[in-house]
Amino acid sequence: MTDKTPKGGISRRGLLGATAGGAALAGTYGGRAMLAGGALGAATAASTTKASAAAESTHVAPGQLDEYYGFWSSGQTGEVRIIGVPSMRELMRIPVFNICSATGWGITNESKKILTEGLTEKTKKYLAANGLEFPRNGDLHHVHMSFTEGKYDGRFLFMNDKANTRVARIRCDVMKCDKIIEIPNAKGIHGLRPQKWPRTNYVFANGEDEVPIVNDGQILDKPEEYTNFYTALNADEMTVAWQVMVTGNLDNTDADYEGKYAFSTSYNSEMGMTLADMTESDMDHVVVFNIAEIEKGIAEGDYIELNGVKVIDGRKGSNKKYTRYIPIPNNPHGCNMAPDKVHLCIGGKLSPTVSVIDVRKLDALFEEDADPRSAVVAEPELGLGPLHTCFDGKGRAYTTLFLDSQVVQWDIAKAVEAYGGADVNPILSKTDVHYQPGHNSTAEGETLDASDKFYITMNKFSKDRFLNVGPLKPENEQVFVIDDTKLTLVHDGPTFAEPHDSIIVHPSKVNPVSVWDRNDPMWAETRRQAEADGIDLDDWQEEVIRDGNKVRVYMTSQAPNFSLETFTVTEGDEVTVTVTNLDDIDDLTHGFTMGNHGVAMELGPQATASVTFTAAQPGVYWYYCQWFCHALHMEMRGRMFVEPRDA
Ligand code: CUK
Ligand code: CUA
Ligand code: CA
Repeated sequence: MTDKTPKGGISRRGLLGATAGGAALAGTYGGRAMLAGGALGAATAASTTKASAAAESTHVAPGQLDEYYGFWSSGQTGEVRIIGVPSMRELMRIPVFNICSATGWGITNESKKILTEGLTEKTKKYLAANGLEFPRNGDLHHVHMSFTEGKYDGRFLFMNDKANTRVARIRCDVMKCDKIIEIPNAKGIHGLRPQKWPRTNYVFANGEDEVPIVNDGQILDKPEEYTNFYTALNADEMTVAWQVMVTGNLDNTDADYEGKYAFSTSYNSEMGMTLADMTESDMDHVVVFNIAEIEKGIAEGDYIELNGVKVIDGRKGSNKKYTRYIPIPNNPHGCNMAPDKVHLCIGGKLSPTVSVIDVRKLDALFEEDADPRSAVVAEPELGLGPLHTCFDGKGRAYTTLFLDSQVVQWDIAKAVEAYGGADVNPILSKTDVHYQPGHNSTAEGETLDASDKFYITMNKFSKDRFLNVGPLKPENEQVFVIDDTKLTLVHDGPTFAEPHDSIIVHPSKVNPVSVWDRNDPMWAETRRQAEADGIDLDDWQEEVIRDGNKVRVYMTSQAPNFSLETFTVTEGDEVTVTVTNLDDIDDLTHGFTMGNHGVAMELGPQATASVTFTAAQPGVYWYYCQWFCHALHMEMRGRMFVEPRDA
């Protein structure tokens, strides 16, 4: 195949939805016949015996630990979930962009600091005008762990918020969010990936929505003056390192195994504002970012400063040192770097193809007059609606077919051979999933330790797979055991809205503590206030500090007691309650809930947390421990007396 236009005579007709737009997505498409006939449905019906043997091999008996951690996004729920793999037992939820009633995330002073300190001034002003401190929702699609030399290093998890243009970080030592930053200039942070090599110095984040370069209301309905922003964050500091302006919107992103390039898919190279406009062209593109050149450009001053961020111009027609645009059919979506360090796989979505880019050919792509498709080395036709691809470290790729409700397993090397003209079929198997898969995962499949143990597909619809729970149905995540080209379904896992992406991490790479360090930086500010109040957080029991109409109440918890059984404030006082949990054994979490004040917080072993509220109404109020901690947990309570102000 010498023709470097899309392979296989993919016509407008073959490009699903190219003319009909969204309508084609909803209906069935007559083009199924174009799928590689022999492989279709090959692995759909594993025998019952086979299935039960596979299920046996992945069964995690009560009391047994899972083989892997799974870190799950939750979309519009805004949290991260920890799932045991392969049992799919939900182990924990980590609130990030949401508000959590159990842990007090969004209620405690410590969490509010994290939720507010990284917001832009513009957003803070907007929120204040609306009586809010931080955005109430989030849309968390992508969660990825920090890397060292192409492998997970167990330090951090990073995640996006598409709804409010934020990026957050979770500390893996305590599995709590410690930083959230709103990204200036960009809108709708969607795709997110950490740099893989030499380590995660940068976190790359895609702005999905186009906006005027200066978005201050002077330019409105003039899409020709819109741009898009690609952001590199400094992962250690959680600050914006730089941004690149690009042509076309940005969907998913990934990085190579050399630290040289990062990539983003764009489904809207047209810069269209309507569905018809966004699906007009047969070809969109992948943007390739040349990291060293961008860093050089920044160092040499070739940038504009926008809202405190150094922004490089990488738009089409600008200086071609920084970016290149590889034409890809059609409204592409997934962007996945194979652990062979060579092949980048781009899901065609409206095209039945996955475009494979050889990253060794990217240096040449950056030369003058290079053919923009010269790095494309395969474009196998796999089925309808290819979205995301994962890898098993054995040269095989697994691509979700949204419209076909299947996963297609294929051989990357064979796809390259076929593109070169060889008569080989790269498709190894196709397996039904239930239904409409988005992302998929293999264990550590986005790292150099990719494994072929499990295959997990994250399906957008469960339809009839579970008891009916009303109009809102759960999604369905399925676990398959991979045995060469046979994928055997061993588990259906319903989930609440709406995990997009997941990663699977071996426990040897992540080691959370069981007890907090009394000096953890999470409550450094609270500690400073305590010190100013003459209280040593390492050695105290209880104290009530009156400071005008501010009252600071310090107490400790030790099962089954709070050190203060009562305290008294005056109507209208601003009350801050700080609690340190003195218990220092595993799994002895207390809580502090102040009745009728909308106040609750979690107190892990040795943790300190604080919460501030107004005691508005005179009366007797009970506070209690909401975490069942002891046989006398119900008795772990106390009273707040609120005296009338005039009394
Ligand atoms: S996107 Cu959700 S299925 Cu936000 Cu990673 Cu593809
Ligand atoms: Cu302490 Cu319940
Ligand atoms: Ca398009």
